[in-house]
Amino acid sequence: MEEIKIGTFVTFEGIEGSGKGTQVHMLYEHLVEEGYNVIATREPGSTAIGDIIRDALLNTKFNEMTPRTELFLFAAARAQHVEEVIKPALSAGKIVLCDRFTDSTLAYQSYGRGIEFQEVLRLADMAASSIVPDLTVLLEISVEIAFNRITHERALDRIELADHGMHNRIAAGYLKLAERYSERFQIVDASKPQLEVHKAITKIVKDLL
Ligand code: T5A
Repeated sequence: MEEIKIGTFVTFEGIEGSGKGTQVHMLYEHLVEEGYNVIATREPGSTAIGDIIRDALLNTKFNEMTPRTELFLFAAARAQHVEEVIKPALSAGKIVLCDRFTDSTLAYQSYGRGIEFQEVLRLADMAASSIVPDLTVLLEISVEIAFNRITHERALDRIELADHGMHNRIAAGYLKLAERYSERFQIVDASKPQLEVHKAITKIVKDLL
């Protein structure tokens, strides 16, 4: 019998360097302090199998990886993550904060890489076992500001090294997703200082809870 989802599923989306990891961590700490039963997780990865797939996906050695191979690897990592981490946590009534989910696949592999939207949607839905977030926080920021943040601190991975045009298509794609799924998307200005962004996100999440 299919498990019943009773927790709250909140996903965080945006381009690289938009501050998702930082904000998930700040929100997690805040909610734990307030006594909520919460977990923080991220994609791709967060399982033993997913971490191996993550290494293959981000490795700059694999320049020959085709868009479809990339799509299937992200889907495989998600299928494992959903079964091993997300479903059990939701079934236990927890709040799940997830750094990237299905919308990343739509933004990167469809709007970014150019694979047909309905095809990506079908596969992404299958990988997610049809689980849909209750809330998706989109951290909106320009490609220039975001990449300025990350290029100063580390080497770029295989996907980040894609051309500027692709990153602009992904950023624009996210806005289209926010319009298409307006019932669950909330857009936050991620160019503001960390604490300001945190306060805006906390308000949105508290309203939901
Ligand atoms: N991908 C992923 C797909 O193509 N399809 C998919 O289906 C999925 C799931 C994942 C890659 O895979 C792609 C997308 C990615 O290219 P990753 O390493 O997990 O790779 O990449 P990101 O999720 O993008 O992680 P990043 O660390 O690059 O970005 P974050 O988490 O958005 O940013 P964060 O919090 O690490 O912050 C970056 C820097 O900015 C600073 C931080 O201190 C840090 O130094 N910062 C701020 N500076 C100023 N003001 C603020 N408000 C700041 N907030 C953070």
